[in-house]
Amino acid sequence: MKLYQTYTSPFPTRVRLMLYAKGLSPEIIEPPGFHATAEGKGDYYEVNPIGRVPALVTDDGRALPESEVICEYLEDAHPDPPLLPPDPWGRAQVRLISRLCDFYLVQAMVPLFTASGQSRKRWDRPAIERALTAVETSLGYIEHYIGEGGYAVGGRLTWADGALAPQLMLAYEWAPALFAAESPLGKHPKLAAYWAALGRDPILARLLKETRDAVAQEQANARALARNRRD
Ligand SMILES: N[C@@H](CCC(=O)N[C@@H](CS)C(=O)NCC(=O)O)C(=O)O
Repeated sequence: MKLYQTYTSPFPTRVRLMLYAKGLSPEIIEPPGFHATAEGKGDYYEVNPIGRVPALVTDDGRALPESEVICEYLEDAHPDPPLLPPDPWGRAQVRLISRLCDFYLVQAMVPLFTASGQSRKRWDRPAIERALTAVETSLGYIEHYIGEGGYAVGGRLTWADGALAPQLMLAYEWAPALFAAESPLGKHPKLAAYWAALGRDPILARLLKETRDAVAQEQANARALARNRRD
C-alpha cells in the first residue's frame, strides 16, 4: 500500500490516524508540486486526476482519492481496531464532525491560506478579518456537536479526531500567530477542553507534532521562495 500525502495538508491527517491506529505501514510518498514550491505535480495526476492529496494506492495498484472515502475504505478493509463507534448515532457524529471541518472550517480558512502565500504588503486585511470571523463561526458549529470525553466523539479515538486536530492547530495557533490576531481558543469551552486533552493520546500527539513541524517548515520555504523572487 502507498499513501500519497503531505504533512502540511489537514486532509491526509485523518488517514494517517487510521494507519497508525490500525498498525498499517504503507509507503508514504510526498508528491512534488505542493505547498510553497515552484515545481509542477508531474505524473501525480496519473495517481489522482484531481491533483489533490491524499490518495491511497492498494497493493494491487488501485488508487483512491478523497480523505473521507479513504478512511471509510480502511475501516471496511481493516476493521480492527475499530475507528468508528458501534452505534449508528455515534458513527453519524464522526461523519458530521469531519464534514463540519471540511465544509465550513477549512472553507473559512481558504482566504488565510491564500494570504499566507502572499507578501504582507499585498494582504487584504478586511478579507483576513472576515475570514477570522468565519473561522470562529465554524468553530461554533463544531462546539455544538463535539463530545466531552476527551475525544471528538464517544470518549474514544475516531477519525473525527484526525479531521479536527490539524484544523484546530491552524485555527488556534497558526492563524493567530501569522495574522497577529486573538486566538479563538477562549471562545468555545468544550473545544478548549478538547484541545487541552488532545496531546494525551499518543496518536493525536504524534499527528499534532507532524502538523506543527510541517507547517513551520512550509513557512520557512515560503519565506525562502519570496526572498529568491526578490533577488
Ligand atoms: N476533499 C479532499 C480535499 C483534499 C485537498 O484539498 N487537499 C489539498 C491540500 S490541503 C490539495 O491537495 N490541494 C491542491 C494543491 O495544494 O495543489 C479530501 O478530503 O481529500
